[in-house]
Formats: sequence, C-alpha cells, structure tokens
Amino acid sequence: MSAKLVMMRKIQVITLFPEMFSGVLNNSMMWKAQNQGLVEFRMINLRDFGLGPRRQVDDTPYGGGDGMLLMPEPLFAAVEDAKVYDPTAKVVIMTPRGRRWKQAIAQEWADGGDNYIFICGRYEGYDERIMQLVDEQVSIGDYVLTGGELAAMTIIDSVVRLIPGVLGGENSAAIESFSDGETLEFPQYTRPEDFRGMKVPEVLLSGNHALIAKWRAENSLKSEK
Ligand code: 6GU
Repeated sequence: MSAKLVMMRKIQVITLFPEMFSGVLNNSMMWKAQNQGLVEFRMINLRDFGLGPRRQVDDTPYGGGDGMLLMPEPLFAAVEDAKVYDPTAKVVIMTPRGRRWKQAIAQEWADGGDNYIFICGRYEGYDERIMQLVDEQVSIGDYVLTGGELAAMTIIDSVVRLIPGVLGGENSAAIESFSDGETLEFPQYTRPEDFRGMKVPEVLLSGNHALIAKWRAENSLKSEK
C-alpha cells in the first residue's frame, strides 16, 4: 500500500451572481471532482463588500461615458478576503480585453498546481486600478458577454477536468493528446445499427481495428480555427 498525497486545488470566484455557478459546478464532472476531494470551490459575493447601506459596487466613469464601472474598494476587499483564505492563489480577471483562452493553457493550469481567484465583472467594466492585484487577464473569445461568469465557468470546467484523477479511463492520455486543442474529429455511432433507415457504416461493425483506424483517419476533419 502506498499513500499518495494529493493537494486539494482551491478555486475562488468573486461575482455579483454566485448562484449562476451552482448548476455548472455542482453537476457532472465538477461535482465529482469536489466529491473526490480534488477541488474545492468558494464563491465570494462582491455585494458583501459593497459600500454603504445600499452595498454599492459600481459607479459612473470619470471623464464621462455610458454605463457603470465596478469600483476599486469592493473589488480590493473581496480579493483580500480571498487571499486570507488562500494567500498564494493567482488572481485572474475575466475581460474581453484579456489573453485568449485555449486548451494548452487549460493543460498548463491543471498541471501547474496553482490555485486561482477569478474576478467576474458585470456592467461596462472595472476601475483600472484593480489590475494592481491581477496576475492574468483572460478572455474566452472575440464576442462580448454580459458578464465574466460564463467565461469563468468555461475556464474552470476546462481546467478542472484535466486535474489528475478527476476523470477516469475516458480521459486517458491517449485520447487527450490526440485531441490537444487541434481536435481531429471523426463521426461516431452507437446503437442501434439501423435507426430509421440510417445505417452505421459497415466498417465500424467489422471488428477489423486496422480498417477502422483507416476509416476514422480518412473521415477526420481538422476543426476550423
Ligand atoms: Cl472574459 N468577459 C466578457 N464579459 N465577455 C467575454 C469574455 C469575458 N470573453 C469573451 N467575451
């Protein structure tokens, strides 16, 4: 018997909408990862750090312009709270201006062993002074979301599923290195063999693994990137 020490990964999220995360983080693989003690999620409600009796978190921009910005005081206080809990965690801010997320970064973060604090903005943006506390600015693509929450969930899912031990055999090194962001995809079929006259290609029923591999290679398309 050899006992292996695995550090539980901590992921904290600063958001005005913590309830948005429960559907994603408390189901499927993210739920399993928590259950196995491999990851722990902690939601921090930015509203708890708002100013005054109305717990204000946003204000109008100096110099004019539309919309509201998240104020520095509540954001700093929320990050400081997260750092008390996890002093060495990396701070990541979700912004369409950030570095474009990709599979290779998910793999690095999963392997790297760091813990993370995600800051999710709403409204038109953040007071720039929050960047003093930020290690990384991340975006998930060239489109604008109403808030950083969906982007943070996307990133968390893509990292956590790669943490060693989270997935079973279905996440074998072979399958993952094959995918590797440059997903080669071939068509797949399950039962029944004949569904409403649409038949599974004969070769896949042949049991001839060399022929099947050849068919899959010929029918793989490189994803558009
Ligand atoms: Cl990280 N945030 C927002 N608001 N929109 C985005 C994004 C992030 N990534 C792509 N679009």
